[in-house]
Amino acid sequence: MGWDLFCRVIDNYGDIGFCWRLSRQLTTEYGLAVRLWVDDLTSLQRICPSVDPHQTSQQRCGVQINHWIDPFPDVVAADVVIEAYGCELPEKYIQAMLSSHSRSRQPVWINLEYLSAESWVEEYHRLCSPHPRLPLTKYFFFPGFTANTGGLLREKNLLAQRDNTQQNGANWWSQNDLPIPDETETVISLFCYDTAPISNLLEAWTHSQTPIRCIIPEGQALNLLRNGLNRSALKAGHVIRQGKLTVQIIPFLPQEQYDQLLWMCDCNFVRGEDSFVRAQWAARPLVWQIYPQADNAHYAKLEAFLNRYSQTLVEEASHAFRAFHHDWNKGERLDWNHFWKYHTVFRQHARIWSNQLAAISDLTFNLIEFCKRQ
Ligand code: TRH
Repeated sequence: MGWDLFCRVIDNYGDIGFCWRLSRQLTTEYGLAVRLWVDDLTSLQRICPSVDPHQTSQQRCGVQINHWIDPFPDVVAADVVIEAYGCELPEKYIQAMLSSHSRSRQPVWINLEYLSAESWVEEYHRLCSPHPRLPLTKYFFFPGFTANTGGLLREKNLLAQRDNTQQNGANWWSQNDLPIPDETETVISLFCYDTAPISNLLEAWTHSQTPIRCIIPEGQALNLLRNGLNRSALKAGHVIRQGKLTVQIIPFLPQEQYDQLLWMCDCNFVRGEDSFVRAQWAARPLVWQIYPQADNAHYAKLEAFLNRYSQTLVEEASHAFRAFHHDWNKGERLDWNHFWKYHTVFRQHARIWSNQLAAISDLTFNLIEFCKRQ
């Protein structure tokens, strides 16, 4: 099967982050021919630095990356067409799908949706929607946390690589030019939007009883830090010490290296969709900042995840987990010490949760099977 994946970058890195992972898995694990059409190569370059944003067509990790520009070029439609997050295919490409159709080879057209833990996802997953005018059908494919959804992206060797890296921890830090944390230190990665209530978190960490090392890849969090730490300029390479807290700013990492950072930390603050999923595969305690939507539509999504995730947590830990998430997402005063009191429980739970998710087949496998059946 030949695959075309279409991705429009709305903002941030989640859309392309997801599409890039999926494309790579389709080529490297299944040997499929994949063209990734993306309208913003600069964002892709941030997570895959070998991408040249000035080259309209290039091959990386076996994926044919094409700059999605207007007017769209003349191409033959692929067997499977993925429209990520309802990004709307170019009219010319739809015509190309039609001409394949007239040669009795109707492409499988998938609208790949955003991840949600809400229960309605199971009902809508795999539903079809015939095109209002043309003899083409689009199918909705929903990622999710249960066997009745499309599942989550999980590469074949991901968990084995994670376990191996976690067992040889010290090596990873030195290979990545980062100081090896000592045993008393709590290592935290921080990736968030610039609306997060970071200042009282910094305060709690500064006055913590044990040392805290907070690792921050360059990005929106630095805007918050400038205020929180009263600094005018901050950039990768800077290390700030304040009481028990050490803040270490690092460059924005290539995607695979960022995944590894999550495996190595004691707690990961993540956001959006893709880093959020990766933090779950890291099997370490996590704090999620959900991508904000108009009319606060994201709160229902947050609640649905909190319900699923904390279902098997003991009551007090569940309460602390939920309260901390509400405060972090609503910009309210945080009680880090109360949250972190349960760190051992959270750590055990994170591994159980990751094992539970791994018992469900992964998104790429599910997607291929679904396409084969159409
Ligand atoms: O960047 P995000 O906020 O993306 C968001 C969400 O996906 C949201 O659902 C979507 O609607 C919105 O964009 C438009 O967060 P997310 O999803 O975690 O994506 C970040 C990507 O960046 C992810 O693939 C991990 C990657 N990354 C790196 O490669 N290196 C890094 O150093 C960091 C911090 C992240």
